[in-house]
Amino acid sequence: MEIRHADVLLTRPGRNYVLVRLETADGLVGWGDATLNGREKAVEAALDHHICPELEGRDASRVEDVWQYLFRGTYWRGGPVLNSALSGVDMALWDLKGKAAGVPVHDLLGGRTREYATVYTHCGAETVDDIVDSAEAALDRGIDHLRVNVGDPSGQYLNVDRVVDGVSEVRDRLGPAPELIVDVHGRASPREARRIATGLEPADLFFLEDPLRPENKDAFRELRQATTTPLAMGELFTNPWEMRPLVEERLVDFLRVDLAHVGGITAAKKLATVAEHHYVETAFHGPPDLSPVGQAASVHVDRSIPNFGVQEYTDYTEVYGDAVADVFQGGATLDESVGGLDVPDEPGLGIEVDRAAAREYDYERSHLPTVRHDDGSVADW
Ligand code: KDG
Ligand code: MG
Repeated sequence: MEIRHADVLLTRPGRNYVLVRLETADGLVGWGDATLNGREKAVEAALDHHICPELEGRDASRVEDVWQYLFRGTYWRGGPVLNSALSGVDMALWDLKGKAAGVPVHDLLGGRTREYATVYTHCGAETVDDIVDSAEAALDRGIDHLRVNVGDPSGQYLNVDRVVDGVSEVRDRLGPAPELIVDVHGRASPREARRIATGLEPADLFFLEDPLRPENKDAFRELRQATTTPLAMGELFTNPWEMRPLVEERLVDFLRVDLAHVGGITAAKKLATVAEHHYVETAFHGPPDLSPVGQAASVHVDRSIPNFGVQEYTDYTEVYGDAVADVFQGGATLDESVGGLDVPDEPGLGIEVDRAAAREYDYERSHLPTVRHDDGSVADW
């Protein structure tokens, strides 16, 4: 299965996506997601100049070997740009492997462990009334895991009392049944994170996400000891080894890596296995800046592991209208009767990209909002 062409495609059907396309000498095409929100051109350049030319002529069936070559064999490893590029290549290789074998990727990963991947959706808003309205709409669609950020996403900077009071009120109004999630986005200091986590113990969260920034994972030890609120982290990991202390010491309950940044299907499957040994569950990142190819790849892994927790869900049609469906055909679909995602039983990832349609949606420069504290100093987005 020789790789004849390797290219990168940048398209914006509502939002910028970086896609890797591998074509084999016998005409099979594999797709992968290498999107890095706000830094898409950097990944495109890494693929275009450095990685794609080195893939041509390689054996596409040697997924692990290509992964090791791109991670270790090129000396510079990890980081958001190189690891997103590697992630896209890895997904495209698994897509090809499935297509060559005539089986869906989850079959190659060990086969189905569940019938669907339970999802959570975003119900964040500025006011509790709006959060409750959005939560009720989600519950009507069969989704009972709800992210209920108060002031989400770019409203007032973190205000501990507002988060604790607002989420507690949401819990009172929704009752005990729905699972509630809060994403702090690494905005809290250890002192603030402690107040949020302990203040929300009565609200019985499913998890508190990214309570602290990722640079110093040791800080999680202190938070872990201070609270019974379950903790989650991982969307910023761009080197699979970053999760070690969190998982090995069980400092988190959920590993939230993003398949387009952490090293694709190969890395996610291995990390899930290590997490399994420490009773840590998965909650893979699935925001709108992960393309439908990345979403499908995530669901293939979700479907093949024993320690799946929940899958973050983006409904692309709801967010971007028909544009995304113009470019991507197939992929994961929500079964509203169970609030879970499934992927088609097609060979490979079960999603195709219409290149002609993709080229109609031109890249536009964009990046995450800049957030500053009241005194003007830089804050975490
Ligand atoms: O690119 C950044 C987004 O992916 C991030 O803001 C989304 O935190 C996020 C989440 O949990 O979906
Ligand atoms: Mg998050």
